[in-house]
Amino acid sequence: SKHDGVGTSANPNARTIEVLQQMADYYERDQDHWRLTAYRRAIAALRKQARKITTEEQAFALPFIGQRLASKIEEIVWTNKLRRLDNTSLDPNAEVLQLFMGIYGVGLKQATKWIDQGHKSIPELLEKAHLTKNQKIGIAHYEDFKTRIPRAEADRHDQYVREICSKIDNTVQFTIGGSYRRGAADSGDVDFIVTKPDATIKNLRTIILDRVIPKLFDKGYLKVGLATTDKVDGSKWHGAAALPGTTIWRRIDFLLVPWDEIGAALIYFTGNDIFNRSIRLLASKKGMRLNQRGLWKDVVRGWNRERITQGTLVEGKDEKKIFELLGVPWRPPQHRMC
Ligand code: DCP
Ligand code: MG
Ligand code: MN
Repeated sequence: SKHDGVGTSANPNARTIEVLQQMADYYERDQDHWRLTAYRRAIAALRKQARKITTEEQAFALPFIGQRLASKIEEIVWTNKLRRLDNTSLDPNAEVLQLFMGIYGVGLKQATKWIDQGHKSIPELLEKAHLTKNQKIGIAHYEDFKTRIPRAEADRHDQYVREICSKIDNTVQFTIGGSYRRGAADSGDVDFIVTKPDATIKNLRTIILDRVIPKLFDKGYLKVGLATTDKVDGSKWHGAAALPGTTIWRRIDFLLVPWDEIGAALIYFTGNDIFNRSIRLLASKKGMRLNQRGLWKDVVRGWNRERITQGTLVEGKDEKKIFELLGVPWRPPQHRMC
């Protein structure tokens, strides 16, 4: 799995760190910098411990760990113990939480809210909870979205989408990233990384969002759009599709990447997420910054390490060159699982 986290398993607090990391990931997605920083510091403090921290008191005695986080740590240790004794019966909510978080697009926050409202099953949600359109789709296709996509099917999506797009613009380039590019036998979704020689993000939006995607809907391949993120630094389109002659809905992502940023984007969208975290950390240790747009230098940081300037771009286009500039040997995608 993605969170097999080599480097933490020898640590007596490995399991606690893993759970805290999942929560940190959640806060990162939620752009809650305050909590994210608190969790990161707590993780760093725990990593340095030679003994297992099991009580609130022990945790509170460590640097950077406040009262609330300390009590969270004790809770993690205990729930884990309870779960090992008896998988579910002692903590019935844990199972429902898993169930709800298994709905596409539903995170810890939403799942917890439903549990607090007293819901315990999917039929109950359908009947009593106020659901968004996407949540209803996530439920209707719960099993579809859980089923892994075999590599050979991902190839067929690739061929299909290329074929349709080539009639609109035959210079657009597609690469499937994510677990597929890392060589996995099956994937959770199809991550299309889309670029075109010399194209800007605006060019790509015009071609893909305004023309290719509508065409893919017309053809009946795309079934639904689940989210579009339009940020200055890129565009993502998330949705679902089924190949002609098939019935299982697959999760599809289109990641639009300006030509000048394709190298950095390939690194980011190839992952895995743990690899991304470690290579970014490495960049920052070398006084640089790596994000999905490029490798940057002369990033000015304030007293709390927050960024004041984004710095100058060193490289964005060439994936291999980014590795070189970071002083790390090239790692083929198949070896980017940390
Ligand atoms: N990514 C990341 N951090 C996240 C989410 C994603 O760095 N929180 C990057 C690394 C991932 C890539 O984006 O490899 C694609 O994201 P997916 O969620 O599609 O993950 P994978 O393709 O790796 O796995 P799966 O087979 O489950 O789709
Ligand atoms: Mg993927
Ligand atoms: Mn994806």
